[in-house]
Amino acid sequence: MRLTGIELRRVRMPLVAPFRTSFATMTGRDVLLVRAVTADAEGWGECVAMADPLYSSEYVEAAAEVLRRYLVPALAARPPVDAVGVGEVLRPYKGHRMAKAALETAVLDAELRAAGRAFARELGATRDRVPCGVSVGIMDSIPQLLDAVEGYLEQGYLRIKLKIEPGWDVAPVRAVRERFGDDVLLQVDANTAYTVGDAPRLAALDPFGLLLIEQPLDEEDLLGHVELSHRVRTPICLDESIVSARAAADAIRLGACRVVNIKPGRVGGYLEARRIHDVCVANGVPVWCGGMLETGLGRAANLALAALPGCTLPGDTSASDRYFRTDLTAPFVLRDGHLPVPDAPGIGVTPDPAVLAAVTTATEWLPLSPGTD
Ligand code: OSB
Ligand code: MG
Repeated sequence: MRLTGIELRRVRMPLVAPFRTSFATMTGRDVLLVRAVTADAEGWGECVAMADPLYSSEYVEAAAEVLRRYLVPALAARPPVDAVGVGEVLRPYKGHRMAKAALETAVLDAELRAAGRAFARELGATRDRVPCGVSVGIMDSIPQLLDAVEGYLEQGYLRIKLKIEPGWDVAPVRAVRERFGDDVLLQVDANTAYTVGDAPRLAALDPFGLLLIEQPLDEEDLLGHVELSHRVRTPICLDESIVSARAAADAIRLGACRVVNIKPGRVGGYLEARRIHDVCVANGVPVWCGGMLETGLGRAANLALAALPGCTLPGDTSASDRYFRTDLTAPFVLRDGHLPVPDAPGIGVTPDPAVLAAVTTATEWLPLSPGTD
């Protein structure tokens, strides 16, 4: 594999509705796309960093900067023989996992396309479609929330996740249970909004039979999650805290979580994501694929991960129309609550050129081999 260059492309994608979490309200996505060009093919990676460092320390401008200043030049200095070598070359640079993930994914996609091999199969996927859940933001009122949940259930989503924060937790959960019954698979996500002192409040969720509580406490507070697990019956799932396979192994060993949300961007790429999956399977810990409001490009690759055998819970891999009026790729459409796992070479999808052109706000070409443009 000979890399010709890397393109950094920024696209602006309005969301169909504002999405409110405990850390921000998002009305659109300012996405950084990485395109890896080789002599034989090109590949795409979507960087999941948000506009501001509120979900984690990464943000989109910093991701673009670390790519152009350090990560892409590192590939120029030590050209990797394949995508597995990318992580090796980038290892000296600390953190910036979302930026690294996008670069590794773009190179992996180019490599697999050139070889005519599908990403899902390479990764070890064992299913051709995956059950889907949907993440429902914090709303201004309970009736508004119930309308949103009703709409998603009518569309066929197989699991509902409610975003929560102090003051928006027990009441919305109770309202959804009362209206839609005990059979709905239901879980909540706090995005670190609570402290151990809130244990009684979180224990008040126990009667509602939730699948899990996702990331109630600070990302660094593993011991707090252990303590909380003794005071709350609902299983704790970690998202923000799980930044690597080592972090996953430590969290499981400590008893900080009983379920793991895997997001490839958060952990530095799909190869590390696969290792986390394997650590969890080895420990009997259920896994599911999270989301970061990706476009079709990121979604396609996430569906491959969601199709691994250890992903036994529905993920946040929702259909295109849950996020965007017009997706970058052919839309992913929910059928019987499932999305298909792409099986064409590489990640299996490409951006629509006209849509891509219409939403692009900036492009930057970083040549890797001398004399190319
Ligand atoms: O914590 O899972 C999260 C979206 C942006 C940032 C963090 C999170 C989320 C979601 C939505 O919950 C997941 C999705 O539908 O892509
Ligand atoms: Mg989460």
